[in-house]
Amino acid sequence: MASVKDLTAKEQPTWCPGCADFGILTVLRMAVAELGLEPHNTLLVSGIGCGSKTPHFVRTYGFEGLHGRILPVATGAKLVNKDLTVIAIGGDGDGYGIGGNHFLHTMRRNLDMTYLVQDNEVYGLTKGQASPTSPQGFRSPSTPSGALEEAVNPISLAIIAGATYVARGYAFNIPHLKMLIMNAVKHKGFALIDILQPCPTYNKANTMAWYNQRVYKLEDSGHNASDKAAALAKAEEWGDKIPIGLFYKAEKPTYEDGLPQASVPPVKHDISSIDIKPILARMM
Ligand SMILES: Cc1ncc(C[n+]2csc(CCOP(=O)(O)OP(=O)(O)O)c2C)c(N)n1
Ligand code: SF4
Repeated sequence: MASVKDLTAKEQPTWCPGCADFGILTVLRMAVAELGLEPHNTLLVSGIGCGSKTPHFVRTYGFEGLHGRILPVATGAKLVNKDLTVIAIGGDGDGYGIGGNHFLHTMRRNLDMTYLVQDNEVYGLTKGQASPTSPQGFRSPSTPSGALEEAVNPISLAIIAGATYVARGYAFNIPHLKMLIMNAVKHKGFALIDILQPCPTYNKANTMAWYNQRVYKLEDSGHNASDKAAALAKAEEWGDKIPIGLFYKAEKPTYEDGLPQASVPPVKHDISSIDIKPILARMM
């Protein structure tokens, strides 16, 4: 079993001092270690952004793809090897903006994977433009007079689109976030954790102090995560009080289990009798 130390890569992050990505990275390593996941059977998939650098710093398999294309890559990996633990990770711009279409369709398929969104409500890597979760009125280089549109609500979107584990974490509540990640990985189906993540450099509104005054745990409020209507009602709560925890959970068949090749995933097919030389020759 890999320890947190075993999972710590030599390469060090270059995130800004105080960036909550450090906390999420630490929690992710702790969750992978405590779950006893084998590094060679675990894949982290990311896109482009500050948070998307995370797979560089965890010694499992990792794939940093194109901006917004985290979920198609994660889907492909899961379909060829359904025994792989697939954890997708990236920013709110990556997942809910340019990757928004993939977000919807991956959730309705209910693939068995975990998607962690480092939601800092801003485009960090490209220097602070408004993102899909920036609040209406958010002033940024791309919205100097304030964002005109309403913010995306990833929690209600995920519940409606068919995700079967929908949660919100907070980067500075490490034990709680670790518990959410561990339960998400153990859940059989598509799990989204939207992680509230201050960006001290470009988001001066949603700071650690701002969140600390507002976040409370859903599990302390008697919320029933199997009640979809109650989950949708809780998803609307945002302001003086912000719920974190598990909003919704359901059991449904996964996409990969319905495929004809479900019993033997493609990566485990015996191809030793196939002569691949003519195929390669055609490609040369
Ligand atoms: C197709 C494409 N469009 C735009 C970009 C430029 N770009 C890189 S990261 C990024 C936004 C990152 O924001 P987010 O996903 O929220 O992550 P963060 O940096 O805040 O962690 C953008 C617009 C790109 N790399 N590729
Ligand atoms: S710009 Fe924001 S999200 Fe990016 S490293 Fe700096 S603090 Fe973190």
